[in-house]
Amino acid sequence: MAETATKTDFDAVVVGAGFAGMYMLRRLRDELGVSAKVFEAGDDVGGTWYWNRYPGARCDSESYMYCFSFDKDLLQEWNWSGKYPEQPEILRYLSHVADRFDLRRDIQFNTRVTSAHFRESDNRWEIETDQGDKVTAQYLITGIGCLSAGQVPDIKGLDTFKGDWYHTGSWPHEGVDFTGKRVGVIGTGSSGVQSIPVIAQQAEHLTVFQRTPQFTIPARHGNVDKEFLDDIKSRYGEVWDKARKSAGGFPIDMIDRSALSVSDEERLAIYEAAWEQGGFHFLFASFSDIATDRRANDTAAEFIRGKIREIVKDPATADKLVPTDHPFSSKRALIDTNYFDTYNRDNVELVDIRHAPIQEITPTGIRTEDGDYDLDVIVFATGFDAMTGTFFKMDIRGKGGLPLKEKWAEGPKTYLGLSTHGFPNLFMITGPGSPSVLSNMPVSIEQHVEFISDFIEYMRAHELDVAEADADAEEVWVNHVNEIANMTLYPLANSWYLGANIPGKPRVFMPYPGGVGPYREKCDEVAANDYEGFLLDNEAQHFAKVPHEAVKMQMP
Ligand code: NA7
Repeated sequence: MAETATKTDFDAVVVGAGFAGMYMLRRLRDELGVSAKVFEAGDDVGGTWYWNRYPGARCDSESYMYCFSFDKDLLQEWNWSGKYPEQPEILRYLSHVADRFDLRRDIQFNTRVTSAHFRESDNRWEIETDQGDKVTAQYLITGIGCLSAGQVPDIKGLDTFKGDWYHTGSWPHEGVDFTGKRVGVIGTGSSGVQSIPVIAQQAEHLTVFQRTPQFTIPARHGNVDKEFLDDIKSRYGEVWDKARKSAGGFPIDMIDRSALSVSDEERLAIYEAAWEQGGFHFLFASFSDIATDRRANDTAAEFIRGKIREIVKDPATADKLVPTDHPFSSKRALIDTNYFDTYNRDNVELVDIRHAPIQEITPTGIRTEDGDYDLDVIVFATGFDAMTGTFFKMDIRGKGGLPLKEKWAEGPKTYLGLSTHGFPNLFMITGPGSPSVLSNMPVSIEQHVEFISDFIEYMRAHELDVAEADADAEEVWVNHVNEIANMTLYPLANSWYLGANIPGKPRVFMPYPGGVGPYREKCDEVAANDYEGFLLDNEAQHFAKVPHEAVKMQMP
């Protein structure tokens, strides 16, 4: 039996056993030598990749960069087969990592943390789970993912539907057989765009219910070329270094060239080449001002619109698929495999629910303002209550019993996306206000895990018990995040980055859009300046801890 199975007081409790929680455990337990316990809702490791098992699920980062870099041998020994890693392969990889570092013995599976309250009398977190665990920890560290609270929209009549329905973010482990079925997919974000072409191949008939047409770029998915991987492996150090200093956590050479600085012919040739190359290169390596200048963006948007019209044979369907209400990449940039082509299939129909909204779900299908669609299966590819939703599923309370939900009622407020004032010793891996979802996640996760473990090491070395974000530093950081977001085109779209997909959620831009390189520099600077912006033990807690008699004795 693992030592942590019966223990109830830990140095650190980590929530979640995806990329973040796994590496955090490795650092805490094996490098810092502190006692750590991980609680995980699933029955194995994997996080996002444990839950999102829908057909076609794969990562948009190329596989050689969608992994841990902290162990050189691990990097060399693992061989990816897909250019973009598919969900089963990522899960195999994470399982391998768990075996290799013997992580599972300190992870309690099938367990959700339900509450975490900060106990001011001795500066410890009291943590409870849905399995009846009651434990305490000095540090509470969340590795809960940014997209882990799935949202099934509140559509009248879902409970009357006689067929089966699924959300892409909690897909049955045994898979779903669509053979001979009339399937409806609601949603055309990443999950919809990935699953629609695969479901179309199996289902008898597929109806896609689209609220917002999307820009998407061909991924050019395929097998990993062995020579390519060997070359990368021979210079992995340099490749990771470049990714860590980049904007998005990829080792892509950024181009310093405006889309408006070249002739129409030259621009077209650059877009054509980028379209052929596929993936995020289209966004990062064509022109530097696509995400920030509306006129530059229009040139990319117009190019993609032209491609949609070229690919989709039926002009009426193409019209519905062409996005016009938001700039390219202001919603999460998508990459796809045969997405637009899928609408040329005889068994696929596109329904525009922006103009004829869904009225209700009936026992036999979906009713829109335009009529009834008979279905055997409904797939909700409707996304997540992003970045804050999973925090709010837990009853997290800081000093004075303040619920996190209350503190963040008008949007999340953090210092560096790592910490929030009033919640001492709570560290968030890729929390709101950090690059997180605007980056290649493993790069950002590793940086946060290393920052947090270095910080804990520093605290131990300096005999400090408590670290808490300073309220002023937090305000400056929140304003900085907003300022940068307002320099981009992101605020022009209704996206989950802004909480716009959840009715009633405050419209606040949540991730840090300044790039992983500059963000890392800022964090390094904070650490080098003795964790500037954090209140450390005696500043934050001194008077609470010093007995009244002692205070009296010091008075003149
Ligand atoms: P997304 O990107 O949030 O996409 C959800 C889709 O579902 C999107 O097309 C939404 O339309 C649509 N949606 C959401 N709610 C509704 C309702 N009530 N009615 C109709 N349509 C709706 O989630 P994904 O799972 O695809 O991707 C999440 C992230 O995972 C992705 O960005 C990657 O980072 C990985 P909308 O655009 O809001 O009009």
